[in-house]
Amino acid sequence: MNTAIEAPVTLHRPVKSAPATEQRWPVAEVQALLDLPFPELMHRAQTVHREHHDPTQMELATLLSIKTGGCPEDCGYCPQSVHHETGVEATKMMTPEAVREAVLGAKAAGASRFCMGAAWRAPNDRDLEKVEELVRVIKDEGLEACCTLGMLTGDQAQRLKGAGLDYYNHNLDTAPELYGNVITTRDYQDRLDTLGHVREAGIHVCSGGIVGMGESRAGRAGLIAQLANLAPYPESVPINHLVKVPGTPLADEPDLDPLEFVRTVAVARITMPKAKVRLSAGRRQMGESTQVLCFLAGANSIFYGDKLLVTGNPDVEADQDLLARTGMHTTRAHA
Ligand code: SAM
Ligand code: DTB
Ligand code: SF4
Repeated sequence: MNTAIEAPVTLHRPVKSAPATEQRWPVAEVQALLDLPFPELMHRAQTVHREHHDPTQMELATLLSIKTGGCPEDCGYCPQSVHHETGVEATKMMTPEAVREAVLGAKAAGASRFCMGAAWRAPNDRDLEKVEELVRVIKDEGLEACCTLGMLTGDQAQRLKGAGLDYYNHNLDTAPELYGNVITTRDYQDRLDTLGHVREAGIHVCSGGIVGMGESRAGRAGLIAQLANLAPYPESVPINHLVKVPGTPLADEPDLDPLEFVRTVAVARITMPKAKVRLSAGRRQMGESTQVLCFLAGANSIFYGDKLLVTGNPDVEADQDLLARTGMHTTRAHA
């Protein structure tokens, strides 16, 4: 296992974590789960999954980049950062008409959740007003609405709640001690603060991370423990496999053993039993067998549609075929 981002880092601000006695999942216990023999781990994950979910049920969430590229942040994995030469061009925000068309397409294809992403460090108040209108478009069509717009203030979170937003996605991305190796333009505590504002506004929290950025098992344990110890833990947990985009600092990261990815999904399921665990970025690269192992490990949601934000996702037809061959059923939109 490579240790490219294992060097100790100094965070800009100390991360406020709960006292050890309050932590449901000490990092060592999470690591012990990751270290289990694979059949034991899968059995435990499947047992927990079946206690809380129908194992044949799969949520389909469609992503749309409503404002692409030109982002001032320096996230080492991200093709949309101005700090990396990736050829992604910055666009203006999409119009409500164009977003409605995409929502109708997603609904017709069978998605029940629609997530809008914007390449911002944080929205300004004018941006937010426009996003509120876009949230109403999604709700008009009867889909669950999710956004990922960067950092939010408490007031902004309240406004999104008022517009009908169901979920806000903001990922912790990695373990606190590795964070500074991947992103320097904001810190871990900023992320926790945004999640706090989302929670206080009464919006469901969607937060996960990226696997395959050169971290060790201890790094993955640190990420999962942070998520699982949020009180309460997120309702929705996207587990992304790094998509290596040429021009980003992580483009040449060595491949991760696919079983390490499956293990991470299984441990997310065990430690956050009621959450939707979403098999997120990287499905196209990992192939069907690894995806099916992730379903067996407790993943019960996927991003569905030919594109993620700027990189590719499996075609809708390929996903329909995979779901049919595995006998999985999907959650339908309400209207
Ligand atoms: N700008 C907002 C933010 O960072 O919160 C929202 C969009 S950002 C692209 C959302 C998430 O996408 C990131 O937190 C990261 O987890 C994921 N992501 C971005 N690039 C990725 C990549 N190359 N591979 C895997 N996940 C990626
Ligand atoms: C999440 O956890 N993954 C999605 C969504 N939330 C916004 C984004 C994945 C991005 C993959 C690279 C790209 O297409 O930009
Ligand atoms: Fe910007 Fe989000 Fe990409 Fe970071 S992950 S560079 S904040 S779009």
